[in-house]
Amino acid sequence: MKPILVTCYVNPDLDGVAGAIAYGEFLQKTGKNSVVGIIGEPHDEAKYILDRFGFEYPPMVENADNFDEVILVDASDLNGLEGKISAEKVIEIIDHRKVHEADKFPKAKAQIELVGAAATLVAEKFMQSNVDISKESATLVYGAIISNTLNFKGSVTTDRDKIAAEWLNKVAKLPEDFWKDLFIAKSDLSGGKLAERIEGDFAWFVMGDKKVGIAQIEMIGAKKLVNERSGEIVQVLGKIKKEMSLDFIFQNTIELEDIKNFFVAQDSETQKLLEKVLKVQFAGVVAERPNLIMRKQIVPLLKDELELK
Ligand SMILES: [Mn+2]
Repeated sequence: MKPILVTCYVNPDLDGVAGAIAYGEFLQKTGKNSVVGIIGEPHDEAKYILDRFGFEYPPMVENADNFDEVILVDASDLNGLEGKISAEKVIEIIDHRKVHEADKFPKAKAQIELVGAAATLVAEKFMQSNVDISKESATLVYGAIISNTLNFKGSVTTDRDKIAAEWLNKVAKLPEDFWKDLFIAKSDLSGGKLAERIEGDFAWFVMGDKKVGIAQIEMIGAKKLVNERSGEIVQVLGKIKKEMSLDFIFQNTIELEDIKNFFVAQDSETQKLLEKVLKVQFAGVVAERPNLIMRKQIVPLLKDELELK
C-alpha cells in the first residue's frame, strides 16, 4: 500500500506547514501509513522556526502524482492547489475557512471549523487522543497559532486556540516574547522581497461573475511600508490584475504591533467596493482601518456583496 500524502496548498504558510507536519506525526503515531510532503516554497515564517530551532525541513514533493490518497491541512480550495493535486485523491480535509470548496473534493471527509488556525484542529487531535506531541511539532503548531491569531489579538481567535496553545507550550517551552521574534522575522520586506511576498501570498476568488485578487502582508511597520512603497505595491498588483484578468485587486496590509490594517488599491472600482463593504475611506491609494481583519474574514463580506447582484 502506498502511504497517504499529508500536505497543504502550494507555497504554504506556517499554519499549513505546521499542520501538515504535526498531523503526519499524529497519523504515524496512531498507526496510519502516511508521509508529509510540502509542495512549493514554505513562507519565511515557517522557515524562521525551522531554522531557529534547527528542525529538519519537511520533505518536498513536486505534486501528488506518486500518491493515491491525499490529506489536506489548512487548504480546501482548488485554486490553492495549482493543479498539482487532483481533487479525487483527497480523502480528508482539515481547514478553518468560512469560504471554502470542500464540496469539490468528492471523496473527502471534511472538518471545517472556524478556529484561528488549522493547526489548532491538529493540536486538538493529540489532546483528545492523549497522544504525545514532539517538541518539533509543538513548536511549529504553537507558532502557527500565534501567527494565525495575530498573537491572540485577531478577531479570528477562539478559546480553542488559546487552550491548544497553552497545552502545546508545555512541550515547546517558548518564551513569552516569542511572538515578537516571529513577527519581526516576517517584517523584512526590503528591496525585491516586497514583490516576492505579494506574489507568494496572493489568493484569488470567484464571487458572482467577478474575479477578486487579494494580497496579504502581515508585519510590524506596515504604516511605514505603505507610506514609502505604495507605488511599488500598486505596480505589482496592476501586473497581477492584468495577467490573471481580475476585476478587483487589493492588498490587505496588517500591522501587528499597532493593531490596524492598511488597504492598498489603485483602481476606483476596487476602492469603491472596499469603501462600501469595509467602511473605510481611501486617501490616494491607501485606506486605514482600525482593528485587525484578515483575508479569510474579508472574503465572506465581499462575497455577500458581489453575489447579491
Ligand atoms: Mn490557516
